[in-house]
Amino acid sequence: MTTKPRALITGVTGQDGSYLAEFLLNKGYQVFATVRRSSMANLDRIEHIQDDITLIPADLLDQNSLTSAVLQAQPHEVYNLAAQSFVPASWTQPVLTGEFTALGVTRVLEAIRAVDPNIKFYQASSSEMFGKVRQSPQNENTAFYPRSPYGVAKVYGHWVTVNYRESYNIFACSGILFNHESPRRGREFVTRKVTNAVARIKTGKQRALKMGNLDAYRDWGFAGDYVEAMWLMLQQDEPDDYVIATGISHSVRDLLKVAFGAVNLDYEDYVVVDPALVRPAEVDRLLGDASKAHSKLGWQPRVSFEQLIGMMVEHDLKYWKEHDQAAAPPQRVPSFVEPASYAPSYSHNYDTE
Ligand code: NDP
Ligand code: GDR
Repeated sequence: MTTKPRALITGVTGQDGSYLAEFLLNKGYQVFATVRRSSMANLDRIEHIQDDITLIPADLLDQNSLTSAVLQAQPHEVYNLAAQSFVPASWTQPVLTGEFTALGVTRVLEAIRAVDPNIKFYQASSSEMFGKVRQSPQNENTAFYPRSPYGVAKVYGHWVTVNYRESYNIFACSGILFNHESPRRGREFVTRKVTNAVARIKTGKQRALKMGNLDAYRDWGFAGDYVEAMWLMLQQDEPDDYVIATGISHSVRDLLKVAFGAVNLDYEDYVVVDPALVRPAEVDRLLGDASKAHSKLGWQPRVSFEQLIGMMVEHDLKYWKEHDQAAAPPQRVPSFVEPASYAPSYSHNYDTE
């Protein structure tokens, strides 16, 4: 009798975690996933597969909970996707971001080392590590120059992954993923903020859209394509690090044109630049070179930028046609303004409209 492969995912309630859990279930895996305690359940993205996966309470801040989760799941593979992942929040909560996004990686690796060093490990690294880019396009050999406390934390997570591979012979891979989006993307990230606003404007629920820097460039792909690359990395003979990207970069302005254009509107009639949304240090232009992933993993992105934004606009339009304001999820989340005596020079406005 063959036993099913077992995987443990941290961050399953997030965008990527939900796609990865679906992907692994389709591959015949038994899927375990950690969730952190909150006063209200936060399982919307995995509602449709909740009965097929085993949820284990654990927090990246708590070593014992992570070790217990690995002990309970006895996984063959661990995917560490949990993190404080919103770049602006890393300026208002830099220490917490370091605890989650940097030290959290070490805690997961320590749990693996304590329970079974033969477990394979995937770390969700980021193109934000390239920051003020040293060369273009960026590949696995490009030097890092992070531009936010988030980027700095991810550099730590990357190197501790490499270090545990070299120190303890753990099959540990770092996937350096460029921006990837979907209809499940959080509404504070720029693509979803824009597609959600386009749908609300088109259905008469919003008049204008406040934006930050329109001249930043990102290499945007589809999250559903990118989770396959995570899995492929752990199926190789040797652990390694891979850049995952489309190789095409667009500006935020391009994004606005495509998203508003999808409903026959001109973004210039609605968009207002709000200096409060401009970051204290920007990553101006990212462009990934995923040729190593193409040749070694056989991975290719399938969804184009235009298809991706079209899919997101369509999803949000359907939602806002079916929901009135009263039934809508909260559109205004609190601005986390620090107490005056601790106020940093930068306090990000979290408003989505
Ligand atoms: P999301 O922000 O959508 O999800 C983050 C997940 O981490 C959520 O499940 C969240 O749980 C969980 N989490 C946060 N803090 C903790 C904690 N202290 N303990 C346990 N779980 C915690 O991120 P994405 O899905 O977009 O990204 C997944 C990973 O990939 C992240 O590490 C991100 O930094 C990285 N990444 C993402 C890219 C992208 O373009 N999406 C590109 C490159 C890297 P909860 O729901 O409870 O908040
Ligand atoms: P990013 O994604 O910081 O690249 O990190 P985000 O979508 O937040 O920003 C992309 C670019 O758009 C510009 N921008 C705005 N961004 C937001 N959120 N809101 C705005 O109003 C706005 N106006 C302009 C930003 O300045 C930036 O240049 C994402 C996250 O998923 C990280 O966790 C991940 O590691 C990286 O992608 C790769």
